[in-house]
Amino acid sequence: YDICLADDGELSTVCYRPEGLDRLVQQTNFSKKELQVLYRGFKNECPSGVVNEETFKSIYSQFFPQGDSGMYAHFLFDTFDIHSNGTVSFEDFVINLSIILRGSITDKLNWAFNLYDLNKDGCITREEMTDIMNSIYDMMGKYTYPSMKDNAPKEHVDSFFQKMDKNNDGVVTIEEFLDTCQKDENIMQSMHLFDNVI
Ligand SMILES: *[C@@H]1O[C@H](CO)[C@@H](O)[C@H](O)[C@H]1NC(C)=O
Ligand SMILES: *[C@@H]1O[C@H](CO)[C@@H](O)[C@H](O)[C@H]1NC(C)=O
Ligand SMILES: CC(=O)N[C@H]1CO[C@H](CO)[C@@H](O)[C@@H]1O
Ligand SMILES: [Ca+2]
Ligand SMILES: [Ca+2]
Repeated sequence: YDICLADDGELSTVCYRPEGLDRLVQQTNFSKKELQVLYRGFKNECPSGVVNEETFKSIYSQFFPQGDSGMYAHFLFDTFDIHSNGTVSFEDFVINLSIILRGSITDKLNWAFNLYDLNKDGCITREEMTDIMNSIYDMMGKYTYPSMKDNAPKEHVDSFFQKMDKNNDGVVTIEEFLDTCQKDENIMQSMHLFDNVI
C-alpha cells in the first residue's frame, strides 16, 4: 500500500506516503485532510487495512440497533466488493464513497442502480427490488414504524416499477432509471441529501 500505518502499537501514529495520498486526492473529490480523517477511521475499524462484510454489518448494526441491517449491509458490501473476493481496500472504499457523497447526480444514480441490480446484470427485476425493499424495512425495524403495514415493501416495489418501467417489460434498465430519476424532482432532491456529510 502507498498509505501505511506505522505499526509501533500507536494507533494514532498514521503515516502517509505523499504520492499515494496525492493520487487519491486526484481520483476522489475528497481533500487531503478529509482522506486522512477517513483513513484514521478506516484503520480503527479495520486494522488489517481491508474491509470485509462483517465490518459493514457491524457498522450498520450500530447505526440501526432497533432493526436487522444484516441483509442491507450484505447488498451494500457487494457494490463495494468489485473484485468479488470478499474484501475491499481503502482505495476502492474511498473512491466509491466519493462517488456516493461527492459525485455528480448521474454518478449517484449509477451507483444506486448498481446497488439495486443485485446480480449486476444491467437490469433491475421485481425480485431484486423486493429483496432490497425488504432489507431496508428490516433495517428500519418494526419498532420504529409500528404502524407499518406488512405489504408496505410490496407497495414500494409496485410504485417503483410503475414509475420506472416505461416499456412495461418487467425490468428496469439503467436508461429507464436515469430518464425517470432525472425528471423526478423528489428523487433529485434526495440525491443531494448526502452531500457534504463528511
Ligand atoms: C482481492 O482482489 C484484489 C484485486 O485483485 C487483491 O488486491 C486482493 O488482495 C484480493 N483479496 C483477497 C483476500 O484475495
Ligand atoms: C467528482 O466530482 C465531479 C463533479 O461533480 C464528478 O463529475 C466526478 O465524477 C466526481 N468523482 C468522484 C470520484 O467522486
Ligand atoms: C459502484 C461503483 O461505482 N464501484 C466503483 C468502486 O470503485 C472502483 C475503483 O476502485 C470502481 O472500479 C468501481 O466501479
Ligand atoms: Ca439484475
Ligand atoms: Ca423496462
